[in-house]
Amino acid sequence: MEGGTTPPLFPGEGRRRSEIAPGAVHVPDWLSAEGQRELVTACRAWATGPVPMRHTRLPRGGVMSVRTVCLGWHWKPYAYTRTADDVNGRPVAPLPDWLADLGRRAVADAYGERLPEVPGAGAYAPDTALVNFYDAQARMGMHQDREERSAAPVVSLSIGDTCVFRFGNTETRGRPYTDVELASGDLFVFGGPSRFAFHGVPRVRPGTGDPATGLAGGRLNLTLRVTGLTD
Ligand SMILES: O=C(O)CCC(=O)C(=O)O
Repeated sequence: MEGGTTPPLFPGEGRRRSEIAPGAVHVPDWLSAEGQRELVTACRAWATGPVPMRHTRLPRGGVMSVRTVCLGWHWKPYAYTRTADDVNGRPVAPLPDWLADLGRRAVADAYGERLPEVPGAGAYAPDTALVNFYDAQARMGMHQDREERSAAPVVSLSIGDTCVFRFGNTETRGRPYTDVELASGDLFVFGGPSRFAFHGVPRVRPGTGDPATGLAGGRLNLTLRVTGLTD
């Protein structure tokens, strides 16, 4: 078997809050059903513009299978800018205060009493979000989120189809890593010693999402980050 997960013996087992690595916390079912629906509605609007959701082009000519739209700052490999120069040159939509507040609550819930010990967690103020959409074939290779000039945690919210989220180490793309099933409504926060760990999405499990979220298929993921950049 790949990675470090053990299949649950009984349904529901394994869907408990867990610390996958120091500072990397998985909180299943963190978003309410209504919260998921609201995020799906918001993502639909962001996907249309001012910068449309697109497959990101990589410097060597490859194209990512995931589709992405950014808020606050535009990410393209491997930098943040205020305008989407690789798409239509327009400024990206702002990151709304309510989404930054959601990120702050997420970090507080993930770390609880340990919040003051985690760099950048105490007054968490994300200034960018990447909204990723995965169809059944989409994947994301192992990578680090390291264009930020801040060690503040990354907040990841998942809606729709379950995926396998691979969470590794800070040294290499390979083992050791742990495979975690991220289902609709799940929160994953990585900060502290895990902030610059390699991670990726080797597969999505089509048909596992609930259409009541407003997503007929596929998986939405939002990652909130602190860029540490100023204009
Ligand atoms: O979709 C996910 O869960 C991970 C997304 C991610 O790693 C990224 O946007 O950098």
